[in-house]
Amino acid sequence: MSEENNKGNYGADQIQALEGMEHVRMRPSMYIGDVGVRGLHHLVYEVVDNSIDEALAGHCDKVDVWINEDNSVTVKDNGRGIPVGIHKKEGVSALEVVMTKIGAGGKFDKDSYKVSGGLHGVGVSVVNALSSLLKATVYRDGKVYEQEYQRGKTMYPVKQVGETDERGTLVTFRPDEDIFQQTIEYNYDTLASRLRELSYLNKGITITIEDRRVIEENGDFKGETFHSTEGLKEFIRFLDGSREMLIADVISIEGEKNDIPVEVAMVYNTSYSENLHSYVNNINTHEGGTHLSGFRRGLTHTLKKYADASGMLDKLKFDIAGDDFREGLTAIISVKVQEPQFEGQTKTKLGNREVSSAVSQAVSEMLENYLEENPNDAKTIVQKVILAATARHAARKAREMVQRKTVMSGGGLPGKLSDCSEQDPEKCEVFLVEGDSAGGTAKQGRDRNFQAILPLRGKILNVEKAMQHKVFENEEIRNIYTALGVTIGTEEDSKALNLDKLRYHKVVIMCDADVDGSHISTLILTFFFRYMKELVEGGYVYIATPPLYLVKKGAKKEYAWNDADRDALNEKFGGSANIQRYKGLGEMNASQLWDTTMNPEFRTLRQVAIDNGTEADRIFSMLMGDEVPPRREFIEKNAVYANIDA
Ligand code: 0RA
Repeated sequence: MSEENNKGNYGADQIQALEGMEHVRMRPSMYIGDVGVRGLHHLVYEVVDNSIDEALAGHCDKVDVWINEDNSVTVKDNGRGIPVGIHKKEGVSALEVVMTKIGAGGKFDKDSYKVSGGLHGVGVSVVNALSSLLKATVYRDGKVYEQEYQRGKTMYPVKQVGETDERGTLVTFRPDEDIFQQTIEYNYDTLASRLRELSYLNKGITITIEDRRVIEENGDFKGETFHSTEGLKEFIRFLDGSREMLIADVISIEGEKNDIPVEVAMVYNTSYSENLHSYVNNINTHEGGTHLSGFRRGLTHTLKKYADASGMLDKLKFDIAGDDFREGLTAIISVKVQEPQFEGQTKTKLGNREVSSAVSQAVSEMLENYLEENPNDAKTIVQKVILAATARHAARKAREMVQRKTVMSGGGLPGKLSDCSEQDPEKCEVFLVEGDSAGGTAKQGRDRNFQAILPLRGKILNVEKAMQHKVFENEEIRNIYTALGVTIGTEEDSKALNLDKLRYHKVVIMCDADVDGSHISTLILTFFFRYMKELVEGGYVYIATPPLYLVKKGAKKEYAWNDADRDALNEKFGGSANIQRYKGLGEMNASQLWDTTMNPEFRTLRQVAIDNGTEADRIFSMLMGDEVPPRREFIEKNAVYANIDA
């Protein structure tokens, strides 16, 4: 066929498709959120979601993901295979339509029960548009078909390349470096966490990951297999692995109300925190929404009714609030909604009204049965609730003290805070520094116009193990609230944070680059994660990165942030340089600290983001909780400083 003929065949639909793909490349963030690390990983989720959909429709039970050596990613499933026949309306193969038409997805298959979908079901064509190369291979009807695309543009019509007795779809794509300018390097742990999560949310599917960039000692590629038979119940056990359960086993609820599939699993543990995770169509709804409020309502109503009837509340002198029913509760709520309405700042809040009553009813009915059938657990739960209510009354006094101090502001700033002169919060930064001596250096080294210093005394309270009122009574923590100018909400929603009067738009944790320092950073992060989540989600929290080494030779002098850089500098200086290892911030003088860690022109600040809220919860509870073995294992696996201090 001649070129002209090709062009002649180019119908209005194809031209529209092309424009769609170009729009994705022009405005990628509109489709995948951002073009940083998050967006990069999003591409994988988008492709995987298509396979999960095929599995939810009952046609597939295996999804394999591998990260290739060149950072391309392959996703393979054993589903029906994307159809390759000519699509009547579009005039090209259905495969090509799926791959090049924005918003086509699997919609032309009316029977498909499409409920999953990344952010949010934008379709694999978006991935195609943002890939320098994508290859789709379809195993279907005994044949193998193939088609390739460059930056979303079809390279050739679908062709048959062989025969097979397998079925399925295989997609390999390489993210386009022109789009993902920051990096195209995939993080194994990020992908593995999401795939593990998906396997719990969709029980019965086997999902594997293989990192072909890394060969293990036994000669195999690094990898894992995820498969869950009990779904959310197992997910809870995994999440709460380092917490101590209060009841015999995880309570699980599964059913359908008004055509909305509802799955809930929950357990009470000995901690004081509430950990609710909610999902809609496999998407983590960080901001909650109607499914979560339905769960809360169902839980409170049912437990209250049971507690009242039990007579256990008769001697209680104060009433029980909604919060009290959720202290030490870990729960996951997962619903599948045909046409979800997402609202909120990050579009992760479910708006559909009808879902609230569906979840509330499902939870009420099934929990009521559970309590009747398990009186011992029921009693334990009610006792826990009473304890929580009692502590809440103590907490209120402590909280009112924080509140009063914060509200009175003006002269009310903590004495230890060395404030900056600038008044515009957007320009202001505050450094939380461990210890008074490092605090002193930071105070001398800073630019006092816009940088404030708040020294913290040694190790701050481990909020993971403390009751709420202890947290609010803690002086260091009270100083953080007052210095930041944030206030905590009313009793009903006792931890909601008000950021309207936030005094600094950069809150920087600056600790030593050693084991102790990272422990302190983790304690502070735990506090932020549990009590000031909105601050983290708003992107206000940063971690400073002080250098590890000073490499000196004669008049030449440079800093190194890791061993490789240190060795490279040594080589650059001609070898046998003098190497000073900074054990702590205190070993640097004020100008060194400014040059390397505080000066906006040269420093590297790491912004703290919650990438996977459910996984973050698990890690914090493990790192800061009671059980030592899982913590040790994690630290051994992830320790960056270990060999330095050994
Ligand atoms: C629409 C129709 C059919 C299959 C699919 C979509 C499909 C899409 C993807 C994406 C990744 N893996 C997939 N597997 C299947 C087939 C309809 C039929 O055969 O009747």
